[in-house]
Amino acid sequence: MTDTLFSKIINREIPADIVYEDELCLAFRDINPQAPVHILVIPKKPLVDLAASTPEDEPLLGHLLHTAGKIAADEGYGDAFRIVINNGEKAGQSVFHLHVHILAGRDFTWPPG
Ligand code: DGP
Repeated sequence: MTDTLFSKIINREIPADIVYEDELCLAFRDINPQAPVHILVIPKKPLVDLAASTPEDEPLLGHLLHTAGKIAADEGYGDAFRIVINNGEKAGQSVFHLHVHILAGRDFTWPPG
C-alpha cells in the first residue's frame, strides 16, 4: 500500500485534531465534516480498504467498530450515531487507507445518498 494522508497523520507528519489513540488505531476529526460530529477511526495497520482485510484482521475490525461506539458515546451521542465505511472509489472512498466514519449530532435519512 502506498502512503496516504492518513499514514502521515499517524506519523504526526501532518496535523489533525486527534480525539483518541491506542496501539491499534487512531481517531481524529474529519477535515470536511458532514455532521456536527464527524470523526474517522483508522487502523494503524495500513489496510487499503475493508475488501483488503483478511480473517486475521477480524479482531482489528471488531476493535475499530467497538472503539467507534465508545467515541460516539464520549462525544455525547452514544444512543444515536451513524457508522459508514466507503469501500472503493465508486462507493465514495477517496483516501485509500481504511477508515470508519462516525457521524452524529443531526438526523440521518435512509437510504443514504
Ligand atoms: P472517504 O470519502 O470515505 O474516503 O473519506 C475520506 C475523508 O477523509 C473525507 O471525509 C475527508 C477526510 N480527509 C481527507 N483528507 C483529510 C486530512 O488531511 N485531514 C482530515 N482530518 N481529514 C481528511
